[in-house]
Amino acid sequence: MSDNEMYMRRALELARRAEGCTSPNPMVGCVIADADGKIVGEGWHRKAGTPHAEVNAIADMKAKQRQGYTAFVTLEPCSHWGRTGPCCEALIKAGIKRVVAAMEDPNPKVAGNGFRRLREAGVEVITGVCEKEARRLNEHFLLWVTQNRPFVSLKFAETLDGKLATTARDSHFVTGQEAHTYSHYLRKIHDAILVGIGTVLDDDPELTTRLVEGKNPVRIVLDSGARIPLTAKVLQGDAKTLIITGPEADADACDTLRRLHNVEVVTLPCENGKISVSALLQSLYEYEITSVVVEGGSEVLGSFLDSQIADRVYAFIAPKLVGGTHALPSVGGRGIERMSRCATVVEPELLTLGKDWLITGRVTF
Ligand code: AOF
Ligand code: ZN
Repeated sequence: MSDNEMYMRRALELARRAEGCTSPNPMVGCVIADADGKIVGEGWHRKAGTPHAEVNAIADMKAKQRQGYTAFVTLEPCSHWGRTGPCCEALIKAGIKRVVAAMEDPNPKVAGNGFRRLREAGVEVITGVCEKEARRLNEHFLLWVTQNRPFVSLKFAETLDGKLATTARDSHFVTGQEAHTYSHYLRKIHDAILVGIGTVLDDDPELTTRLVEGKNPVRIVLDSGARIPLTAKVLQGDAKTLIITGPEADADACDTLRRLHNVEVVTLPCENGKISVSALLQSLYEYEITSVVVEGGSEVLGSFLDSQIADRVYAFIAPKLVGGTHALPSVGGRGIERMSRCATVVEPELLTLGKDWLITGRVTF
């Protein structure tokens, strides 16, 4: 491992400390080393609206002679005035002579301007160190800022033969505790969690983050007919809930929902009786939701796949076989006819969680 990589790994580690806390901003870490290679300052971005990683690392510097320092940053230092001032200027002012970055910031407000400004000021700039790791770290932000829609993760827990439930629709305890805990970690790292009304009626989930420490995601229920009972657990508690209804939904039912604490009703167009996935994502973008984990059920997961909108899959697989032609498959919907047109999962990662497995990877169409 080169020295640059070693410092960058530390910066990535610092960035990750704010996992689940920075949205709609990226996670960013910064390490400042002196001419002898000694780390003299460390910082990371904690929350949108608060100082950026570089500013925190500069504030952490003990020595004040400030000569010949190198800053290792997981993202191109910003050059714009946003909620905070430009990090480039702060680095230049602090006497940083070399900036090593993991990647360019694709935010159109930055997009190479940060590097340009640093070079103009005589700062040496190197980029692309640990780029793959930095891209993986901020995959939600990077997709949101370039494609103007939230990053979509499909999550399901299935048996080894691909079933979500038995023929009697029993879907309880497919996977064990470790997988369950990991699914709460997914709630922490996504801005929103989405289910269909069928899941609410069948399971009455709360959809909050309880098994790990972290924020609650915004809860989204696709409920084209506004059928959700007022006693549903997703309508209780402090977490915000968006109920997505269709144009045909009963107006009185929508008004009643609107009056509930922390509940908003959004009406979107339907296609063949189902909420349009593209209209949904457009609306979530307007809410500054950078990522959403789709938790089911089978038909909702299928409608995302049929719409060719999925960026990552989290498949929790239990070493169980239930069989049954009519047992629910983990992903329903229309499906496809030719194998050659399937979605593929690339850069797969395999984790063992207790007796179960998690396979995750990026989805490409
Ligand atoms: C950095 N260091 O630690 C972060 C950066 O609204 P603002 O002022 O916080 O700016 C947010 C944008 O700045 C964000 O969209 C991203 O492009 C960049 N984030 N940049 O140099 C940081 N968090
Ligand atoms: Zn900045």
